[in-house]
Amino acid sequence: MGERFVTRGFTGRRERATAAGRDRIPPGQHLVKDFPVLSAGPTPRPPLATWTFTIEGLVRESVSWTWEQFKALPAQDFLVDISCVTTWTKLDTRWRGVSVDTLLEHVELDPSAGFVIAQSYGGYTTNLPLPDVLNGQAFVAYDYDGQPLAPDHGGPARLVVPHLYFWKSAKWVRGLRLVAENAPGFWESLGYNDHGDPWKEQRYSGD
Ligand SMILES: Nc1nc2c(c(=O)[nH]1)N[C@H]1C(S)=C(S)[C@@H](COP(=O)(O)O)O[C@H]1N2
Ligand SMILES: [Mo]
Repeated sequence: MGERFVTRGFTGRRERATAAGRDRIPPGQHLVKDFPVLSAGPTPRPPLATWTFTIEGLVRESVSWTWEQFKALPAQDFLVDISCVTTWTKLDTRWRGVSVDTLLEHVELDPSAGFVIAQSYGGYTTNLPLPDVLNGQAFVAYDYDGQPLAPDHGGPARLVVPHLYFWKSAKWVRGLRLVAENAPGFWESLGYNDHGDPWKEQRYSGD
């Protein structure tokens, strides 16, 4: 995998995309320049001294990193477009963090692992098919636009899965649990779509 993950519609179509960005906006979405904050509850503030990130569940041995250890993992820059189900899309968001591929190199997956549950400080969860977080498609970010990720946007660290609606990008993430059976997370159990592909407008259950 290259040093830089380039989002869909970026490569080779820079000029047209910059002119309007239209071919990069999923159906039913509109562009925003600001960065809205959407949180289902209060902002958790886990102290870095006790922060951990854990991969557990259907792995031979679970693995857990402290903040210092996590920051020492190989990091990458990511330039991606993000789309929230409430219809805003933001282009060219710039993040730094660790790809889920890199994280999963530290565990031996059980062959029955088919889904991941992202688990957050504060209790938020979201479910993803394992293939949706592989091959550079998902990362755990701790910097946004060259600065440490702000608490309201999920700092110290959040999951980012740019090819799915932004509720799949768990803020204040504290780990991934590998499971065999799919099970809805927080918003999925409240009527949001199980998968959440913005290009297919998978907004609500039944879409
Ligand atoms: N832990 C947690 N993660 C979360 C949420 C949340 O309420 N709690 N909201 C989700 C939703 S619905 C969206 S649109 C994005 C919003 O991220 P932002 O506030 O950085 O824009 O975070 C997602 N991740
Ligand atoms: Mo959202």
